[in-house]
Amino acid sequence: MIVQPVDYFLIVWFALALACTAYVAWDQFQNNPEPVVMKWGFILVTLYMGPLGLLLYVMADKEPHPGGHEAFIKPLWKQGVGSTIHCVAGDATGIILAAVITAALGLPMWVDLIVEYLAGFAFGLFIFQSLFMKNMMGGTYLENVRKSFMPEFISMNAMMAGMAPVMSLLMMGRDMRAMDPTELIFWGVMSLGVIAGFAIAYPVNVWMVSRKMKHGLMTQRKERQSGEKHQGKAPSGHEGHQGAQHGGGGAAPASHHAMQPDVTRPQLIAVCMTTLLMLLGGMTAPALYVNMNLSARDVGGAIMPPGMIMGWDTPGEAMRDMAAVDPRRVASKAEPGTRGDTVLEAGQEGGVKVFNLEAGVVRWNILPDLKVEGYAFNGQVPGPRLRVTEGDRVRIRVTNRLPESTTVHWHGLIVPNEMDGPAKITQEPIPPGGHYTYEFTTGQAGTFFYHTHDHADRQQALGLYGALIIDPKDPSRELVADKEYVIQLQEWLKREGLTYPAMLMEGALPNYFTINGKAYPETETVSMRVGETIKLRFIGTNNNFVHPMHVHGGPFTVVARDGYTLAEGARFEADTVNVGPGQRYDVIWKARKPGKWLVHCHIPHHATNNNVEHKGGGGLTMILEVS
Ligand SMILES: [Cu+2]
Repeated sequence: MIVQPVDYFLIVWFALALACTAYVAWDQFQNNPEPVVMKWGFILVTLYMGPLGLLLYVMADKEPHPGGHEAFIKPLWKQGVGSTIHCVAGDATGIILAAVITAALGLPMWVDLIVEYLAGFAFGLFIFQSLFMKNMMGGTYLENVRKSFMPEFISMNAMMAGMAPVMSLLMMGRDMRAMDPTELIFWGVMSLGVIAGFAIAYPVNVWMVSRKMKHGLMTQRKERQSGEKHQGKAPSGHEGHQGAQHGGGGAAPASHHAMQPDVTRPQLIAVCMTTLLMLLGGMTAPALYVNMNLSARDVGGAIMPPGMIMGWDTPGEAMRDMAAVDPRRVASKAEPGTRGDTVLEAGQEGGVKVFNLEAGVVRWNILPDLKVEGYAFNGQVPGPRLRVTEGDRVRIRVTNRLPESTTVHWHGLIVPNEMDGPAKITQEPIPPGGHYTYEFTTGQAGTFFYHTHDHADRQQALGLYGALIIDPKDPSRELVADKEYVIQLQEWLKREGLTYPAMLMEGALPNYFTINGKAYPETETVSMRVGETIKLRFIGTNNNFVHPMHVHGGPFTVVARDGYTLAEGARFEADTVNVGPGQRYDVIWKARKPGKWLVHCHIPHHATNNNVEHKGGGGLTMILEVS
């Protein structure tokens, strides 16, 4: 439940709202002398508006001392509160019920709003106004519907004019868990919407009460047990149009108040027009900012990175692609010191080397104090290293434990087309919980890698890749060094406690960078002796940037590119190689002098952690320590 800081606030808010509602309900039925419909009005509104509902109740309606209700509720502003409470209780209940149903049905937001308006209006008019008020107003149900129609229409328009934009903009805002009724934030948005609706509907309700178009607050006392005649009609709030009513237990009222509205036709038309315009504005203006064609099913649960451009034409699929990894999906948590790229031992099945890969959601430390939620093979970032020999027959069983479909591509390898991995092109993507077995014979040797080829934009950026090193059948063909180190690059976006797939676009730019799943100073330090050589295998497992990888302490020799050893005359000396996404460079560096020699990306921002340098660097930085 707790994913964002707002969730703590919501828990406190709803705890308060329940406590306030319990108090109002108890007090209404124990102490407060008013019609049952108004008791329920205040109870429902306190449920929706929490402490604000309680505030309205004690300031405008709760009898301050025995016998004091009649005088207490007289002021027009209190009468307006009563009228608005009455409207909001009915309309908001209809709107909220409709919102839950439309979300469950997966209807687009703009349809939701229309259904919610109709449901709110119908609930308010046919049930809360006409049915519950009949006893007080007298007359038949149909007469009540007819009389209530205009006031209900005006009030509902104003209410929805406030509620609709709050719902649209917040539900389709950054945290689209708000689209989903199973999330607390959905109810938080509903509460805020009701508060906005109340605020907008209040002035027209004050006006309607003053013009005797609507009831405000009323006093209704139970018959005294003593038989003593109650003091006639209690003084009412506003002369003539509301007042005391006798006869508890739903008995026929002693007196009705057939209100005579004091309003001119032009006034009524002008107010109607105004609230109708407000309604249209409230319903349509959000469509300039958010995509009202989306439904809870399209984007429910997605939380977008801060700063991402989300316009009225941003598709739901784009939002799902860029959304944060839901921390509640994490299935395995790696110990902070765990390293990725561990060599996976092959099983043997009749001369075939067999590997099992399982894609899942992990919690992974890229620094001792910085966890990310990533997608990973076998619980590690990068995924395990597959090391085979040229000519080997390999079988890789892939299990998908992600909340979305996936595949695996063998980057740079010559394989049968149906083993190549592109989703929907050479194979059906592996569904959540599904399996796929890749099998091929390796015909090449060198530095390769594997990665997801289904929504790689998202999945590879979250960690679904690993090294695939193929040794030549004839070892003499290998250009050897005293040591070897594989360097796999990745960009990360972690903000406000959530991990998003880093992308080269607004709001999605990375702020952390890793070598083999760790940011410096957590990257490994390789110990060497003067005169020793090391083969660095750079792999562009990252999604977005060309990283100019630079080594201090003298040039290296570039000996292979993209898994192919360069002919002797084509090898060259350099101190920086531009490692683009998908590229591999094998370079051999010689330790010439003792000391700490850096390997780092030469885009300085990529050598920081969230723009901060720790121990002289960050991100794509590691040390070759020569003694
Ligand atoms: Cu870089």
